[in-house]
Amino acid sequence: MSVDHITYYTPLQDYGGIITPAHLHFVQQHSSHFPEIDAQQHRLTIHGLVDRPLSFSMEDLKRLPSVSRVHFLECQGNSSGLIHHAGNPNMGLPVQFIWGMTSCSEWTGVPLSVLLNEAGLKKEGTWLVYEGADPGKFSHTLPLAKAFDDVFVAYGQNGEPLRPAHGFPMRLVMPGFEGNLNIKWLRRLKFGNAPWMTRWETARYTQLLANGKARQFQLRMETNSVITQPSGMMQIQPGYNRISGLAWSGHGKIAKVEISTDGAKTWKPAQLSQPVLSKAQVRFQLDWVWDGKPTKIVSRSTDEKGNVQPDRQSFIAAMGTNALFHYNAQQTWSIDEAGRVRNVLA
Ligand SMILES: Nc1nc2c(c(=O)[nH]1)N[C@H]1C(S)=C(S)[C@@H](COP(=O)(O)O)O[C@H]1N2
Ligand SMILES: [Mo]
Repeated sequence: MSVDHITYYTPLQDYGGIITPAHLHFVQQHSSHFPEIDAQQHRLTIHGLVDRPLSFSMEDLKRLPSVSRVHFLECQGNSSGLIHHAGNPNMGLPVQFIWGMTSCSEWTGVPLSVLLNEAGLKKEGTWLVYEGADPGKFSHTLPLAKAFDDVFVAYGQNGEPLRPAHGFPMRLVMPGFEGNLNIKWLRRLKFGNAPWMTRWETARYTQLLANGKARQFQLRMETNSVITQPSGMMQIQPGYNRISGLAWSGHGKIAKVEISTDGAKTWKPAQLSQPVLSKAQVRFQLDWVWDGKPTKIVSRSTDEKGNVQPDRQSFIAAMGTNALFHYNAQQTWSIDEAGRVRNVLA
């Protein structure tokens, strides 16, 4: 059997806080194996329409000013509508296999703006393409405004060097943008004067809308949240239960998370654990006494820009049911009289 894709899911139900241990960070890999790169030999090249083409070794990068920032990463296919649609056998999966294509880490690296200023962008340079060193030469076009804003070339994750599965020795971190833009094993950034339209941003990562047209370059991840405790396939007891979960938004900070324990009839504000960081996951919690009667629990996040996580019906009204990516509708868990927790469509 030929394998051209590797996926591992983060067990969101199994840890607390907001930092995903590096070995539990989800993996999305569009080739059969992780490239083994000799960090001594590896170079990051910046070329094309620049004043000074440059090539950086790992040592060069580590000598430059660094930043360490906590950010979530989320695959644009996470919690996909295609998983959630009625009749799909995946309805019985635990939270890990519906929502586990997001994780949150403290990343360390060099702001891309430092490297770009060093190379000097020519006036005609309006588009930037970048490429990884894996067999598929994973590549994407990068909007210049974002490149000069908060993007960085990361070599550290949670205090360790990046692990091979996550791009050792270096990857791009694009806070709040689609996972696929965070290119691993980064080796090349090239400036040009037209969009590249790489295979990945044309054939693969476009969004099929209700009217049959495809939307390109939907780059930012929307406000989102999920209850991880209790969640799919768990069993709870009547009495005191702590509800806990994670919320995040590609637009900035999470402003509030509300929880309903009566199937979205009434909502209570959840407590947000500190710190609440921009484009990072935040842990939310709520005390709850379950009376032993069947019910449904659901969370809803709002970010600092006022974006509210839609319910499933509103998401479908806006996007139709073709949309494979950027599904951020609320996750409802049903609880039956035995306390069994299940994924349901609401
Ligand atoms: N070089 C390279 N970078 C890549 C990919 C890849 O296959 N090759 N997958 C992308 C996708 S689709 C996602 S969602 C993120 C996942 O990052 P992770 O595997 O570190 O979780 O990496 C992105 N960067
Ligand atoms: Mo992805």
